Formats: sequence, structure tokens, C-alpha cells
Amino acid sequence: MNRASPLLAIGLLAACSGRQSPLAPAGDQAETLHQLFLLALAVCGIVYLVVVAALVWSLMRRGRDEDRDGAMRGLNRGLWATGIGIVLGVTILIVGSFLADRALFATRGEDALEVRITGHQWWWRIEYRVGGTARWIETANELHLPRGRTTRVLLGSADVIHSFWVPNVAGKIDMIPGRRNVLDLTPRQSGWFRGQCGEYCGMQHAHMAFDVKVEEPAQFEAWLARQSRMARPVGDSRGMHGQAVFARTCSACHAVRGTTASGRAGPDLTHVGARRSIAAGTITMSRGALQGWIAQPQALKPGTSMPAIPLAPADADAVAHYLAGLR
Ligand code: HEC
Ligand SMILES: [Cu+2]
Repeated sequence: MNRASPLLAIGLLAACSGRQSPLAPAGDQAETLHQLFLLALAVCGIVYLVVVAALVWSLMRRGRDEDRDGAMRGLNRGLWATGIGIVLGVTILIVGSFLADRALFATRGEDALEVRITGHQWWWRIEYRVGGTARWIETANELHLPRGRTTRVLLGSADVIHSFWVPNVAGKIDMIPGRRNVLDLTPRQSGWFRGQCGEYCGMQHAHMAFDVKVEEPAQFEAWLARQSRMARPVGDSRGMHGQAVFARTCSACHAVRGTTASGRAGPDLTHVGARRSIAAGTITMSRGALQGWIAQPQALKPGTSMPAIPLAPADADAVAHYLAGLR
């Protein structure tokens, strides 16, 4: 055995917990799936141990003299035991998965928060419904959820098939063009988690992730109220300059509510400065990262639908300053 193997094993095991793992459930749906997983693991583990034990036992008896009748009786008993074992194991798995399915799709009252999420190559459009009205608040690439309350996510796609997956909170479900799939999320633990597209959707599939923040209901409401506001007016001359450059070069694809920019081809940037990462979880948010992304989107995420737009250094600096201030 080489020396790296134990290290590798530790690394692999360590990867089994954390902010993007179905083995560390932090929501009702993930908890149900985790229990089903443990049940399947137990049943299959027992079957495995019994089969190996039977194999060892028969190998040890090989070549021993025994009368034919005794051997036939033993074989018969073995076949009966196997049959009963299979029926029992399969029954346990069927009942377990039936109950898990019922738990996942149990309706959870009328007060569910409604969120519409649309998959795009390679980012997420996220819209919150304003309680019972036809108004939606748009944001992108960062999902906030109130702890202890069910959020009903309505999933769609603008182009190819994607799959919505926040492993710590719930199972995954496909986002299919022309169809609305529904998934309930009931998070129980607050904190940051990570979501990831779960269906290969093109070159930057691996960079189609998003941050998930589960927070106390009051905090969540405050966040949503901030998101619903128009962009903060720019306070300084560099910001004004940035806003003007933005309106000229970026507004065909991006919206900043409260300004003339109203493009819909890319993420809504009204409060982009308050996000935790840029370009669907690809790079950590900072003023410098914003500037880097604007200068070189094709280098950071080759194939992305955002073109590299050559800007004079002073213009690039002003745009990054402007966006970082949109909080
Ligand atoms: C042709 C359309 C298009 C133009 C023009 C465009 N963008 Fe984008 N932009 C996109 C798309 C699409 C994305 C999502 C890319 C991804 O994550 O794969 C994006 C992502 C971004 C993001 C990251 C948003 C997030 O939520 O992570 C920022 C910031 C951004 N663009 C700024 C700009 C600025 C500044 C300009 C003008 C200099 C600009 N964009 C011009 C299409 C465009
Ligand atoms: Cu994908």
C-alpha cells in the first residue's frame, strides 16, 4: 500500500459532510432521503454480509465427506432461507421508499413561500412572489430561505435541461424547458449551503452553482425587503461615471431596477454587490473580482454568454466601483 492511500481515503470521507452534501441533512426533505439511504445501506449491507458468510462457510466444508441426503437437505434449507431473505429485504425497501415518497410530497399548508427559478446556461434567475400578489421580485444566483418554513420552488428552464439541487436541503429535480416542476424545501438549520446544477447542460455545467442562505424568518423578510427596492442612487462621481458606462454597454443584457438598464438576457444586477459570489458561484465576490469578471468573462468561464467587452481602464474601474456599490 502506498503512503498516499490513507490520505486519499481521509480526503474522500471528509468530502462526505459539509455545505454541499446529502449526508449532512439540514432540511425535512433531505432528512427523509437520508433515512431512506440509511435503510437501503442497512438492507444491502446485511445481504452482503450473509452472502460472504455463506461463501466462507461452504468453502470451509469443501471436500468433506457427507452423505448425499444430508447435502440435499442442507441445500434445500439454504434455498428457502435465501427466498425468504429476498422477499423480506425487498419488502422493507418498497415500504421504506413508499413512505419516503409520501413524506416528500405531503402538502405543507397554504403559507408556502413561492419562488420561481429558471435555469439558464449557466446561471439561475430567481424570483420571489410577493405574498399572494402577481408581483415578483427578481434576483439571481443566490437563494435565501426562511428557516422552518416551506418554500415551494417552481422550476423551469430557458434553454436546455438543467437540474436543481441543494443536497443539504432536498433531493434534486430536473428543470425542463416548457414545463414547471415543483419542489418543496423546508430547511431546519440556518447557515450557508451550496446548490449545484445536477444535469450536464454544456461546457460550464460545473460552474453553474449558487449560494443558499437559510436564515431566521425576520432576517429573511428584511433581506427580501432590501431586494425589492430599486437600486440605491449613486453617491459619487466615479459611480455616476460607472452607471453611464453601464447604461451604454451592458444594459442590453442586464437590468438594474430604478435605472434605464432593463435587459433580460443576463442576471438582474440591482443588488449584485450584496451577493456572495459572481457568475453562479464561480468566484468570490469582491470589487476586484467584479472588475476581473467584466474584463475577462471568457477566461473565467469559457463559453459563457457574456462577451468580453473592451473598456478603457478608467471605465472598467468605474463600472466595477458602481456594481460593488449596488447592495
Ligand atoms: C450579451 C449579453 C451581456 C452583456 C452585453 C453583458 N453581460 Fe454580464 N452577463 C451576461 C450573462 C449571460 C451572465 C451570466 C454568465 C454566467 O454566469 O455564465 C452575465 C453575468 C454578469 C455578472 C455576474 C452576475 C452574477 O449574478 O453573478 C456581472 C457582474 C456582469 N455580467 C456585469 C456585466 C457588465 C458590467 C457588462 C457591461 C460591461 C455586462 N455584464 C455585459 C450577459 C451579458
Ligand atoms: Cu448543468
